[in-house]
Amino acid sequence: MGSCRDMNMIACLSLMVMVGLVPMLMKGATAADYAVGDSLGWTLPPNTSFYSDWAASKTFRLGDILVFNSTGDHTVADGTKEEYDNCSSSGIIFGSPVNVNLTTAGSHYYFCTVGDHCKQGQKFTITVGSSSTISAPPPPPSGAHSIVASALLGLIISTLVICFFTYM
Ligand SMILES: [Cu+2]
Repeated sequence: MGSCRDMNMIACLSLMVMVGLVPMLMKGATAADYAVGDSLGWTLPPNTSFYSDWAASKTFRLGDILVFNSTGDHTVADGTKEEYDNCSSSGIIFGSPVNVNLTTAGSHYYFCTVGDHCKQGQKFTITVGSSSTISAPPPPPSGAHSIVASALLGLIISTLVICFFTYM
């Protein structure tokens, strides 16, 4: 029957998919751009925890860039914790859209200073990892590589075994 040929074809296709995955996994180790709020952009959120939830789902490192996309009247204040809690800034304010480079480690507080936008939840805080996390190779990508490698090896071995028994 043609089952061995089919299995080889599946193995070949899987190999191509995995080869394509490796550069994507390696890209995770370099500086990243984060569109704040993803497709919503930087605007009035649907609920007060929207931007906090967004920020909590990400890991920020030195060299990463926050991309604030907005079409309406919004600002980006880079303030202290107290300013963030009170929704009032005396510090650095950018007009949005703006790209903010994460050049210092530690906590950062961002909010909009227009109207009551901040009180409505247009605010979030992030913690940027120290420089040691960027100089040392981050463990998740290398772990993912070995998973891919063992999956690939397993696939090749099982294909050979299946082909062997198909012929016997
Ligand atoms: Cu705003």
